[in-house]
Amino acid sequence: MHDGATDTAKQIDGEALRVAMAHSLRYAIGKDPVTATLSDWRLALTRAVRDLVVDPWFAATRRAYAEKRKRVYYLSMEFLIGRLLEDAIHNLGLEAAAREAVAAHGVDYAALVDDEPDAALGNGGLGRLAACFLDSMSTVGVAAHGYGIRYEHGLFRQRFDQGWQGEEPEDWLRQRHAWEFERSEVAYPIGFGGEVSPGEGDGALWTPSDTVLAAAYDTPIPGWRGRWTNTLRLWDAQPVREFDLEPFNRGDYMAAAAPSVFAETISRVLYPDDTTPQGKELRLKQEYFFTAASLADILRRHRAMGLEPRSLAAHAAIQLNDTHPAIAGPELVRLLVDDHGLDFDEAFDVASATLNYTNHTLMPEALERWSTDLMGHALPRHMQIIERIDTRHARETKRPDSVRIVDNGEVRMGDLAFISAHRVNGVSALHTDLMKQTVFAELHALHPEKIVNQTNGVTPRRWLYGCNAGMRRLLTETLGSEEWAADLDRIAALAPLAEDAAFRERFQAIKTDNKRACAAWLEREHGVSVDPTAMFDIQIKRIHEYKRQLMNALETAALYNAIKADPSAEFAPRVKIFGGKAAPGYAMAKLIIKLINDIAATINADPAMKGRLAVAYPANYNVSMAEILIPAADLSEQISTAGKEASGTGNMKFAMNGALTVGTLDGANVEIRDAVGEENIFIFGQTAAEVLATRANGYAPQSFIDADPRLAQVVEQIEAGFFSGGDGERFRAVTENLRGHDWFQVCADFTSYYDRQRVVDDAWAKPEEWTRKAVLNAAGMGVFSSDRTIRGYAAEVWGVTPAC
Ligand code: 7GP
Repeated sequence: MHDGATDTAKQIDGEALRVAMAHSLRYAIGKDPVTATLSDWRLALTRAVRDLVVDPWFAATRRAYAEKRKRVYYLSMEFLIGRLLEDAIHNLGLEAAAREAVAAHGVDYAALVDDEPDAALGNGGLGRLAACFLDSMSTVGVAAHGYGIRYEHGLFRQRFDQGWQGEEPEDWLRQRHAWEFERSEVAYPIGFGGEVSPGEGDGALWTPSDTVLAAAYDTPIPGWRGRWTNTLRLWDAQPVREFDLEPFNRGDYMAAAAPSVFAETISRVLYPDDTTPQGKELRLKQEYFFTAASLADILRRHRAMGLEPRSLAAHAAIQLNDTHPAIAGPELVRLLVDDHGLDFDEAFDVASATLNYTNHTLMPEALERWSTDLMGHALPRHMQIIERIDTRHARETKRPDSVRIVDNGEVRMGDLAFISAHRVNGVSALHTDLMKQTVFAELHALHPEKIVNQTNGVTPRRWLYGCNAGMRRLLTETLGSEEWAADLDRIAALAPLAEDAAFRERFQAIKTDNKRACAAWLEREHGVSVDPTAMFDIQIKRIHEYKRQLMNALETAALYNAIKADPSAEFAPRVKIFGGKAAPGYAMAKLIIKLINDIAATINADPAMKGRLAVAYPANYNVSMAEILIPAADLSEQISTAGKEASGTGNMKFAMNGALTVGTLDGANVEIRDAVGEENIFIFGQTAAEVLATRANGYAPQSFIDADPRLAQVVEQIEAGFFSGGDGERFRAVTENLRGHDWFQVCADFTSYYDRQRVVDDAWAKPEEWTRKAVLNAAGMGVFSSDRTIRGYAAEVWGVTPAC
């Protein structure tokens, strides 16, 4: 491992960066210091920093060519990257210089950093994982390209109207995106629809009815200290022709613009659903659009190196982030057969040696399926190839009736991805086991070597070094250099210090500072005032029934009742913080948001709760908000129904920043427990196997409500409109579901959860002991660096050797 000696990032001092900023402001932004706005200054600094990324970027590219490195292509519909400026500054070791340069121009550094819009080109876990992977691939030196869509509008902005979620379009591109390089020379025509006629051999001639251009925009992704830099290439959909001249000359401007409207629609907006796929034609077109453009680019690069298409797998590994790019299998076969003259079997062998597939959820409703009509209409040639892949697989496995990709008039994208892939992976040990036992049981039996586990991780650069300056300083001082940020295993050296009272005191002081800063932000930006000495108990993630924000809300209400009933009882003072968006069409999730906000309003308005319990739900949770909340957390809520959360990554970020976890044995919580020790985590509730048994035995949630008066009281209060100004109807769908079906077994786990929270209260009453556990949590997190995850993929999935 390095200790700084071989860094390729050019070191530059504050004065040089000040001059570079002034130069960018004038010549790249076209502004004068007198009229420059905060955004102009931010753009000027961004340009100056970007300039420093270019040389290491070129150096990495040259090295990848010179060493004939096998390349990794990460295809993802989502990259939830958030802000980039501070991240680049940290990775390049430029913070002191940047602060000095910005101050010399009379600009406030924090305000400047805060001015950058969040690039929210993703929904949640899967998209944020892709962003952590980009950072890690650059840090460990995997020659990689991320490929995705340059959405004009990322994930919607959430607002609350009387506690109900409202959605507004997000427009991160309204201001110029100063990181990217437009590559107008790199553009591929992407076809849709049309006709297919037979060609030579296995080939065919596809004549699409519509064509759009995929135009490339590149963002460099510098790794730690610029030792390696990769590229995120995002595709923008553009018309082949800007407009039709004939209708324009007639004065029919709408008709004249039609081609550009069709084309631009494709990259206009990110679909806001995470785990429920939309069977919409536009979504299929988005998937095909970016996959086809990426494969065309990959083959072009391969050919440009003088290599034959049939040798692709030796030089490239393509990772499909969930099934969204699963059309890559048929598309690669199509390119190899129709354009490069391979026969079908050979082409399929190349494709299935090159592609790999990561699954991110077991929920059956989340697995993409496309009707054969829609697929046949939008992508007629691909439909033929899919049928052929299906037939070949059935023949080769001699199981014509068991697994079929095309089934019941639908194309099953999970099965297509599995069959087209060299390796298939789950994202935590439990999830991978369940994949083998459930969704892919039959395919796993046929191909027992395909499924491997790669437990998720998170980048410690953003999620510790970047977001927690206090911890950064403490770790650097304790561990002797900043290299822990690129070698998180070093953090294990904190473990013995958990026994050192002076160290604990410093560790705790940082948490307190972060909580104060968070409280000030909540007050300033969201108008909620909270007590920074209370326990910050935080659940932030997409709103989903399986994640059980509802159970947390019910426990909050039950705690409120308990405090009211016995004001002298000793409960830990708590601030419950929720954050997260619901898919706009997910009615139950939106109702749960309203319920949380109603409960919050009731509790916060009750003077008896002062200093004891408060609830905050800041609107529009995003990456930047997570960077404020996570370092301030005492307790991390990871309470999904066991067997439902594939991994979770927020769980890792919290523990890294010294929060304790209350959680079920689900996803990566299991591995977190193993890493931090059972006595340092609050596990409760049923296991995945118990959840299944409960259901199999005819789960009756009402019996659990009857058995726990605390739960019964809260459900009755909701039904009586206690939290909603007497409106007993508002949450009928919630309470009927709780009493009747309760698919995610909130009632079955409530008692165990409530009781465990009281054990958390007891632990909070012993601050030294709490901090000891918090230190041990941070110390155990080395394995959850996404650098470890990427090294795992490199060795076990991609067959590449990292350069750093
Ligand atoms: C998420 C999983 O829900 C989460 O448990 C996991 O940590 C994350 O992926 C990264 O692996 N899934 C999604 O975000 C998602 O959209 C549907 O899944 C395809």
